[in-house]
Amino acid sequence: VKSVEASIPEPQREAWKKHQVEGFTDKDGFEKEVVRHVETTLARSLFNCDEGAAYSATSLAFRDRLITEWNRTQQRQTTADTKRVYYLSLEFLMGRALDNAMLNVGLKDVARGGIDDLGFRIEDIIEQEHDAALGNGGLGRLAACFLDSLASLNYPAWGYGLRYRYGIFKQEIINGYQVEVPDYWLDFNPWEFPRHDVTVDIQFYGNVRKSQDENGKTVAHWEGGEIVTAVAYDMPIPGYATPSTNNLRLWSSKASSGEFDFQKFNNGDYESSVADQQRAETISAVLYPNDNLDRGKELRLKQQYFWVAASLYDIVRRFKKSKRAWREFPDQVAIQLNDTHPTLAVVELQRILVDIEGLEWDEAWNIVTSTFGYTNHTVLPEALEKWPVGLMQHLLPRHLQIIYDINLFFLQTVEKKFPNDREMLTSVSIIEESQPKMVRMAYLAIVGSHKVNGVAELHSDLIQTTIFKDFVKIFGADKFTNVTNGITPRRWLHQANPRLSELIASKTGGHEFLKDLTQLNKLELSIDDDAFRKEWAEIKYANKVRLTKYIKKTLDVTVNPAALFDVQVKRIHEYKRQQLNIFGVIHRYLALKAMSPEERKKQLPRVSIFGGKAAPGYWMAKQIIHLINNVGAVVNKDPDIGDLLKVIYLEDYNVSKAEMIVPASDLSEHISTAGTEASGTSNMKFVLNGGLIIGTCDGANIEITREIGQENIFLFGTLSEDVEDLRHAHTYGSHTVDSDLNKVFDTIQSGTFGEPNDFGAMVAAVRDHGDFYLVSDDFQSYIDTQKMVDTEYRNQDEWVRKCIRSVARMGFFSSDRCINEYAEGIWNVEPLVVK
Ligand code: F55
Repeated sequence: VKSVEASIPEPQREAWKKHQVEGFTDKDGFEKEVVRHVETTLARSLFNCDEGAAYSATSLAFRDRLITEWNRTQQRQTTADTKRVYYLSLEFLMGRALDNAMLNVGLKDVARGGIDDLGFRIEDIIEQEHDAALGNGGLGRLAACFLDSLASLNYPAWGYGLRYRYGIFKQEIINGYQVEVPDYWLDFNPWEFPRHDVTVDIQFYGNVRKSQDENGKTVAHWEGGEIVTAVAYDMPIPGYATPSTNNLRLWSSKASSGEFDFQKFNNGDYESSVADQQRAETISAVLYPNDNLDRGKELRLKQQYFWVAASLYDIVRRFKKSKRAWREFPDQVAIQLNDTHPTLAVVELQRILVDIEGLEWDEAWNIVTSTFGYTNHTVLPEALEKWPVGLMQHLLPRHLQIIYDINLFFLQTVEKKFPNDREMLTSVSIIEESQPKMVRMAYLAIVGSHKVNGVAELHSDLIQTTIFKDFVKIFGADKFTNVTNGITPRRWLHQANPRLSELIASKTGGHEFLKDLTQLNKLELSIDDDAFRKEWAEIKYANKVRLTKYIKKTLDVTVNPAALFDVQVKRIHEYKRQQLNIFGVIHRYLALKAMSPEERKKQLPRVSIFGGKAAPGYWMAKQIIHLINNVGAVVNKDPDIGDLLKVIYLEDYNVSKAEMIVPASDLSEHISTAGTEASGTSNMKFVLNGGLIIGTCDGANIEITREIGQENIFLFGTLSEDVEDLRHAHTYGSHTVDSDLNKVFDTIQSGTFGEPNDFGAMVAAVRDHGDFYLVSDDFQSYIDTQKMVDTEYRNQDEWVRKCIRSVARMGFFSSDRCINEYAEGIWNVEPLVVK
């Protein structure tokens, strides 16, 4: 590690203080900065400044402003010497940064005026930015919302992740099929700061030698293997309406510049030295595009260790500067594991403390378990991470030994508590005695943490009663807790829906609600105000018009903005049941076709909008995308149907598109099989933007219902406690599919939406193969509930009232509430108040 300790001596500090940079505060100052950046940083001029250059210069101007506060925040935190939180996540789905930066520092209006003076429109400038899409879906976006809340609430916190060269792929729809295109996003990224002086050498492979020290104690030495260097890239995370600006540190891999390579190079082995370089760079090259599926690839394990080892080295280095005793480590450091992906951090910290720092095992283990917290995001068995023991042995030989020791000591305590219970021992062992043997990462994370949390009440109950029930018996119920997810109202209301944010501000006494979302409840006082409701409805309509134009531009389909916009945008997965939605759409189409023209005239027009990516290797998810597109191709040009039904597939759903789609929804679908969606967070975004939900009793839908009232949500379907019995009955009893759903299947099979027998596997999954996701069980109640939606939507006045009441009651779902719960219940950290 190269790190220079350099500080300006006291007598010379005056000169620095005199020239301290104070960022622009008005339009003139902003324009001056933009022009300066165009003419110097970008080496262009007013004669060749396009929107791209204007975006770059605007971003650089705001970046400069962030840096000043960022430096001060870091200095304040170092001086205060208080406990810090480290959020370890393999995914940060940040989206765009410029709009967020402008709003958080409170200078968007200043920028709008300045950009206007310089000959551009702020909306066009914002649109130039490429999303930072370093995540798959909910888990990655949650990490991004948490960073926003941590900074906004003044918590001393760092995010740690990987700087992927390629984020989640760009999705194109070609002839109705998903095609994946690489997402190279680093061409020009003004928001990151390479720290070429902050590097860590990471070791892989090799072997372990044991020796005795002078006291006869056995010491392990991990030797040989290969070294890859981690380079830090930092991104400033501005808080809203506070100077606090936290740091997101992302690691990039490169070949180590050790003697080894120079030797090769000097020996004329140019080719193989370049090959080494490429192999090293592969580690941080690409985000794995699977959500809720563990594929067990060696490179993924390498990514995990690379990132975890670099981050821990960095955290430990910072701690060591304070010269405190090791036992104080948990008073200074809280590390949160976002799912099991960073679980090797548990093992790595134990290794640092025992092998390198020479602590006794038990003392080290106490420090480790007091430091970590683990958040679980799924109960789906195919998503629970396991690694083959052989692979672990090969890649991380010392870590495997430590895992075995952790397991041994853990099983000894289990044995004491449950003597002669062999079944208990095999069921909780970190090592699964399968062929091949596997390391169960969730079990390791539980054993290595002091708190384990689920992400919504139902989910937290489920993990304690099903997949982790034996651990509750062993550690007691106190170790397990719930922290219901939340979303940042800054991005998901103020930024995505500025007009609604202004209207709310005018009724609640300013923008205070953006810092304390419970203040939304004041909206209910205005519910009988006719002008208020009228403006509310107008804003929704304007947001729908915007989406209508986008649909026209990108898909050349004309939709009626007065129609009911029914939206399901999320990753495509059988458990999320986009297939139930599209079967429902087909059912609606058949019903419309069967009507007389007079009857049709009485129907409510609807636009069914889908969006989302399928994991590239998930064949069935891709079939679902194909069916939706094929249904759209038939329905959208059917002259009998006209405006009454349109089916839209929005390409390449991502964070910035969500900011346009979410505010335009009347009804959104959150219809997972009960017990499968841990929480869901887009459900919160849609309601916060004045849309209603059709949903199952799953994840956070249940708590949303509790908060907003069951009269304001369209719930349907099987309850989670009945799922197991139904699945059993499908397989072992007789499973029949009702006639409405069979008609849908027959229509598909007849070739209406492609060739006969296209989509046969999708139909068979329900009809013949046990219907694991209970589509047939929930179909009728789904259709009936959609009918109720149609009826209620006709009463626009009452519909708008429901929307307003719902928004008024959504205060609970701010990620600020969520972060405060983590801070108090898990991390034991306090905000660092800024004077
Ligand atoms: C990504 C990679 C792997 Cl190996 C496993 C899972 C994922 C992933 O993307 N998971 C994910 O997004 N989970 C979601 O987390 C959200 C935040 O807690 C929940 O709201 C949502 O229910 C859950 O599916």
